[in-house]
Amino acid sequence: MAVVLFKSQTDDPTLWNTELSRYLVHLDFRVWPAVGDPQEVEYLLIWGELGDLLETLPNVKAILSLGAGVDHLGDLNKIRNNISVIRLVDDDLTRGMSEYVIFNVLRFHRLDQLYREQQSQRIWQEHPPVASSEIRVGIMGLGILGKDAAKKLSSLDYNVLGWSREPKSFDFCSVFHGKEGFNDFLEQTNILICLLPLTAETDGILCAKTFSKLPVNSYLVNAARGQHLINADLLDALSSGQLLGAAIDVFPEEPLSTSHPFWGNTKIMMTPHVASKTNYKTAAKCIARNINNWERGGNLEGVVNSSRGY
Ligand code: NDP
Ligand code: OXD
Repeated sequence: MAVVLFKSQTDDPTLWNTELSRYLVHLDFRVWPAVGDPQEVEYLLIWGELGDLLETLPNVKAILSLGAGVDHLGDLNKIRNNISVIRLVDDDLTRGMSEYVIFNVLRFHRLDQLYREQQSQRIWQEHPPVASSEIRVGIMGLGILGKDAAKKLSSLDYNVLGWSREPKSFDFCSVFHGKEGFNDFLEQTNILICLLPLTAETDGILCAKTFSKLPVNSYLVNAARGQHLINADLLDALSSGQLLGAAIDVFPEEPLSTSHPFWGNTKIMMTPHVASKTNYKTAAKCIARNINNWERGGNLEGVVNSSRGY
């Protein structure tokens, strides 16, 4: 029997229960705040702040995030050491993110913003084509999502660079790592993609200093978290021409207030945190497989290192 407590303001518990029941044969699915006997709860499926929830649940073994990020949980260091924190790893989520990234790289590479502007003014004017191999796409974060996007962009002949915390080597992109590799990475990047987790080290990383290292007329895609970006620095970089355009999917406060200056800026392509949405059908299958594996003594996928924050 797996006793699962579900807590989310945005996900439908009925749909999740139905889907999880297909794969977890002995499932006792409870929806917060109807916890039942708190001693019995073993798994917490959650999107949102943990707050003091764990204090009332002494036997939780694992916290499973309903998304790839775990920053929504709050301070991971406050979680008891015997509880595993698991982020969502789901091929469907990964595919969705790569689509969003490729869509925006193509949009910038093929000068969509400029041609739309020309269309609005009825201007017939060609600009010289640039081969994808001449465009350097720099991906910050080469984890599950960044690696897939890098591989797919490379298959479209883009010149792909990646930046991670630890050194690594791939045949589909050149890799830079750590603080020491950051400037070299930025200096060679025309389209900067942020797919980092939000941690103390990455908070505010998309700032004036970072933009100043990019070649003039670069582009930015932020599909990670709104707190990575200093909004005022983006607006300055766009008005100075350091950046020509930006695709922004995530914001420090969601939904974004209607008075926010991003709405009216034609150089910013906004979407409401939909770069890749958790699909309860595929995600429930991944989460159930993880729980089943673990119950049989196997390894969990997507274990978070709480001290690193991702
Ligand atoms: P992973 O944990 O698999 O990968 C994180 C990557 O970031 C790793 O390559 C890691 O380096 C790198 N990294 C972390 N900290 C640093 C640092 N200080 N300096 C350099 N590199 C660093 O995460 P995912 O790929 O699964 O997801 C990334 C993020 O995407 C999520 O945390 C979430 O915030 C966001 N997201 C957004 C969605 C949306 O719809 N907008 C949907 C899903 C996710 P290393 O490999 O060396 O450890
Ligand atoms: C996630 C997200 O982290 O949707 O999965 O942002």
